[in-house]
Amino acid sequence: MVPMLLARPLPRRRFLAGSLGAALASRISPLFAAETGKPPFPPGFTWGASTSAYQIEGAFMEDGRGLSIWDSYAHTPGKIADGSTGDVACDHYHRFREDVDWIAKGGFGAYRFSIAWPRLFPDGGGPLNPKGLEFYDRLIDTLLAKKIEPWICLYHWDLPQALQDHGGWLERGTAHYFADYARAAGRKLGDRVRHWAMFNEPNIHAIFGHTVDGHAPGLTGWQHFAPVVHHQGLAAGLGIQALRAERAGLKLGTVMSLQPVHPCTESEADRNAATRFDAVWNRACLDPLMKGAVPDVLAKDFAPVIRDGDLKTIHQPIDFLGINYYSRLHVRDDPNSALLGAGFGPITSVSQFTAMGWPIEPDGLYEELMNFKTGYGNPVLYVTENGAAFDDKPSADGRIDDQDRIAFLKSHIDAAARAVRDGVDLRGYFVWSLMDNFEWAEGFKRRFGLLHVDYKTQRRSPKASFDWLAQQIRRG
Ligand code: GCO
Repeated sequence: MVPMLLARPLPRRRFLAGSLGAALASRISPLFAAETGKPPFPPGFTWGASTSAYQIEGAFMEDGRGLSIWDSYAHTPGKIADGSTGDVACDHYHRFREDVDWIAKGGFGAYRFSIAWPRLFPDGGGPLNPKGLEFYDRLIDTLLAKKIEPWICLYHWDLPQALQDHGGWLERGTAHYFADYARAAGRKLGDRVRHWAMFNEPNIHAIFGHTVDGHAPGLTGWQHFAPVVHHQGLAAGLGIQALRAERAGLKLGTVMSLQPVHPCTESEADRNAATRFDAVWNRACLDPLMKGAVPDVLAKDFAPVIRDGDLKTIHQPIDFLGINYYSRLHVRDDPNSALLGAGFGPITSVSQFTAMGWPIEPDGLYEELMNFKTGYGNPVLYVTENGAAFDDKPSADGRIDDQDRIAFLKSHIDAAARAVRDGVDLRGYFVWSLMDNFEWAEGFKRRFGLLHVDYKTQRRSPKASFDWLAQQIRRG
């Protein structure tokens, strides 16, 4: 979700793995609705695990892969907290068979991963790199052989550097390069992959990559926000059109990081700031897609980049929307913030935090999901990411007994179940993440995985949360 910028100003009160975690876990009940005794999720509900290319693949110069903006950013001194890069990451490029075995052991029915655009098109456009494609061919076939449904995300922030050199998402032409890439990927892989997400969190990419620094490509300035949001939206619309024309029967959508925004205090200034921040964070990307309109407060900023017909292209019918949820956002009036004078403020209403410094607020997931029922016509939703980083400490026998993560997952899955019971059309839940990986500007310091990764040996070992979730999935 959010990089250091959010983590930084927050007090790092840790949710203790030991006593507090254990106390909470002892209160964990199985995932069955106490009142009815029936499983809370409908039959066919998808249980999945999520990852993304740059965070796990490594092999950054192998088989003709081009460089991406994240290669450039991570190699820039001072950008990544522990000085690391994704050059090797989890070495998934070479170890994907073992990783698929783990997905199967966890009982997941689906695996959401992203394609590295620069593996398929090292220069962004031009000829397709067959070696890059072969990797995804092998991965998909390995998943299907284990009866795991592959879910592709086409863009998880790793723009080919060659396109960045021509202006990246500030340029309208990048949207057309994206559509060509989507079409080619659909042509080659659409015979085996049904679910396609165009983008991962275009809002976070626009804010932290282009408006306030924290992510690649490291641009700053409010003037970048509207073009980057708009061109990504346009790209998603054109990508959906291209894939629909390429092959019938695909399930097409996109993924956003959506977080309810609450004011830090009840003052009018903070309440207004929260409304503005909601427009920037959530609605700038969401409303053009779902409603064909830009939020009023942003209309002036977007006007110069919107051409006739664009909003219609962006407002494509979609088959699903993916929601990544980590916490609510607590916002105050802050004249120094580049984001319409609204910024993160002190959190007084929550007492438990993850190792990222993010407040633990399962109710916020319920609130977000219900928001779609009341405000967006109850579309088909999937939670495409939810999870937490904690300071995992192995016990004497080497096991990681991450009761804090189990409590986190349990409370959020319960919140999702509540939303389903209250009529939200939620069809699946994907945990972030299958394994510990490169957490963007935080490097390898933050561990979100259900599998622990020893980066020296690349050994994967299941944490207690892996076994717990596997058991819940098996129970149906
Ligand atoms: C994001 C991304 C993931 C993150 C995860 C934890 O939301 O930033 O989709 O790549 O790793 O959210 O921050």
